[in-house]
Amino acid sequence: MNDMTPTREQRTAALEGMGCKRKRVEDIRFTQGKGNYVDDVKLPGMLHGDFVRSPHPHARVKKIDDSEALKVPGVLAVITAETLKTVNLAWMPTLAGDVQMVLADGKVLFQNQEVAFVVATDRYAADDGINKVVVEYEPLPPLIDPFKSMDADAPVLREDLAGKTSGAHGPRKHHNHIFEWTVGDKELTDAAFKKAEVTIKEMISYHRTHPSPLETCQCVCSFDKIKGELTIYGTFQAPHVIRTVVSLIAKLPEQKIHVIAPDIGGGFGNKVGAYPGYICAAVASIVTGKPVKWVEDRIENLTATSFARDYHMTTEIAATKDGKVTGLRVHVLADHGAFDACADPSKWPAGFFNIVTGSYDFPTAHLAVDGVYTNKAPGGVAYRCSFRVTEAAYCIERAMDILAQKLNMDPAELRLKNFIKSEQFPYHSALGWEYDSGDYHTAMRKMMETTGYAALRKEQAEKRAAFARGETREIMGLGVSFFTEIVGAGPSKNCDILGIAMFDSCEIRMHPTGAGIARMGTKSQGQGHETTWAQIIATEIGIPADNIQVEEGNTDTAPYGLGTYGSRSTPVAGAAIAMAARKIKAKAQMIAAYKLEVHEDDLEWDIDGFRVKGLPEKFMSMKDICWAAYNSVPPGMEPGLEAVSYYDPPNMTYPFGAYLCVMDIDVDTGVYKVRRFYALDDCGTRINPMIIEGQVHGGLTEAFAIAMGQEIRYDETGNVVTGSFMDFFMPTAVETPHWETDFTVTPSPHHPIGAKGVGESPNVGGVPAFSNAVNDAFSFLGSTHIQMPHDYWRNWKAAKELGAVA
Ligand code: MCN
Ligand code: CUM
Repeated sequence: MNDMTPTREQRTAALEGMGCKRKRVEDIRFTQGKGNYVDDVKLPGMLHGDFVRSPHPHARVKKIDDSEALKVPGVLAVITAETLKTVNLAWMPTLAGDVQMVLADGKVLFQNQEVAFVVATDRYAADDGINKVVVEYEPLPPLIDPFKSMDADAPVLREDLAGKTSGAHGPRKHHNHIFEWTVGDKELTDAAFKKAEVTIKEMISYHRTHPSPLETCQCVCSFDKIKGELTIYGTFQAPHVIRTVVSLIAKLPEQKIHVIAPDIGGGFGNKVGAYPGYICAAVASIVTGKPVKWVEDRIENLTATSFARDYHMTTEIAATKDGKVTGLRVHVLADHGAFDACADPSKWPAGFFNIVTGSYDFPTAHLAVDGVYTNKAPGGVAYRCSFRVTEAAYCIERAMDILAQKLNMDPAELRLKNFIKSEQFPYHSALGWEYDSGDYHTAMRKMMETTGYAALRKEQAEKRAAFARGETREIMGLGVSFFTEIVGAGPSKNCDILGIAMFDSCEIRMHPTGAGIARMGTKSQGQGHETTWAQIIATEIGIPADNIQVEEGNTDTAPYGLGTYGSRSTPVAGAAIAMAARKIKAKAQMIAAYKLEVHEDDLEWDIDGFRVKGLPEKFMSMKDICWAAYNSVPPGMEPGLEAVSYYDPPNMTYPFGAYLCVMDIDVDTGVYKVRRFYALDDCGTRINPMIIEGQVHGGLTEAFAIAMGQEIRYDETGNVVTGSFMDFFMPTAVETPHWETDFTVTPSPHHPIGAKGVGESPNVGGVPAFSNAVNDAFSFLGSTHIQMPHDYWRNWKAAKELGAVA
């Protein structure tokens, strides 16, 4: 060997494989303004559509007069429910088994509901046209408070469901009831509460909020009459699902539908569902024969397109005097708005909310969720939470703090006492999940040591004493949160979307020169898939990540996949990538054996190629094997080097983390300062530590926003009062605190590379950490639970109600 031969370390580093802080390859175009978003799609003759929307939350639509609108220069068509009925598209199915109006059909059920679609030669003309459409409404009483939705005299919202005593998820108890979902052993749980030495009960609300990606939802639909083909460019987190749904509802052959999701400017769950804009743009294109673009504005996005949360969780814990939990009982009132358009796997009306036992060894638990209709926008999308996991984590983490307070125990100690122990994994939870792996005690203790938790508690005690003596007006809170997530939907045994199993896929095609292209059924919205997927392949097959092109988002070229949400890409597609790479490697090994004239079993893998065991100089690099695959494969073997894998995961993955928020609040103004925020995440094997850190920063920032102010609020007459960024809290770098990140590594035992998802963890764990910090700050003044969001005004109000402010 001469001096030029690279060392093993150099060869490994050259791959930029798993574990490497590889720089994001997509940022080269994003940071230079060269991304290609839906709004960059400009087709010849393209028209623009825009919606007439309802000012009323609940009203009968008596008449729609479009005659003046059609006189506006540039306006070509006004589409209403009547138009849509001619193609059977006035209503569309939702992912949750309900139906939803595409355009108001006789009635409107929420403010800003889509009433008519104006198509024009440009966006301005469409907007002028909207203002000329005259709609005659007869207002009806609005139903805004979900707690009143099932009153005997509550207004009937869904006349289309009149007389239907059951829905997609079983019996309905009332005309505004959607479903009741129960899990767990009620008798055992009730018995645990009867025997309990200590119990707590609290109604914990997780308010309505919104994912509000910077790029709103949008599409361009282009129907080719000659070929009978429909091409849809759109902001889709799940392009293949959109293709299948469009095929089913528009009755177009699936091979004639081409769905393309170009670069996406943030999704956060908002871009999973199918919205009226997509249907109207498609119908408009079919009607006019021209491409039609629909781009939502901010107010439309915030007020009409898929809210998140709105869960009201009455939570009870039973425990012994010394703080061992013995039972959990939760009732959720879920406000779904006017239509049940939740984006969850089909069999899960409340998503995976039954992860609500959290990180604790509850011997028994019972959960009941009632979904109800109100005059609010439909949705119930996740928003950086895998299917109601943020709600569940908030519920249990807040409740554990309330129990600690009642027992006069430290919240961290109470958690340590009740954690599932590492030797209990795989762990079967009382509400039916099998947690794959975890080491909670190690993570929690690392958090406590790194942050100096004990010293912080001491400081808090001193500050409280000083407050009592009147020496300071500042109170200090420590927000502990320990979450367990459930991501990677999902195993075909219990996860499907409209009957399609939730597998995911990868196809890898190696080229002769030792480069290749990989295509997946997932779709990045900013998560850096082009960077990280290539890293998995680099480590698996020894080809530098830079030589692997990653492509997502084109349903004509990508293998069928269920898309990117629920932090499922790493758990599901990440596994498919490793499995496809291993198929490539298996064929490569046969080729290498043939070329090196040995038996396959005499070869061993060595970073970037195969070596003959015991003969270190007999080596064939993967790059050379790629070349050989195209000119000298063993007799009888097909040439070429490519593979595809469809991966049906055997289980979900269960990432976890220990977070701590240190906060100071001025009682006279309610102004808070996040002094410190520490986040320890365990997502198993880490593919790209830098991208993980970026994901954690982003998720924590959203958690901060939600806990501390972000809210979709309706007044009692059904007006959305937070429908723009003037009122909807969107933190910038100015407000955002500094984040300290840390990690432990507990691989998933069933995932080919041991990786768990991470994209949503910081939001799941972050919200309770902030809220617990505020609640912990106020607890010594006698409060048990203060509802989110904790903005300055509400903090001040809490201080006043607790007598801390005159
Ligand atoms: N990763 C890693 N090692 C792991 C786990 C993940 O390096 N053990 C990397 C992955 O390779 C990927 C990223 O972290 O590049 C996120 O992976 P994963 O946790 O699998 O999540 P998904 O790719 O499925 O992304 C979905 C998740 C969700 S559901 C929301 S909501 C959210 C989030 O990602 N939306 C985002 N993060 C976002 N980040 C941006 N910039 N924009 C969004 O819209
Ligand atoms: Cu949980 S919001 Mo994401 O599923 O796209």
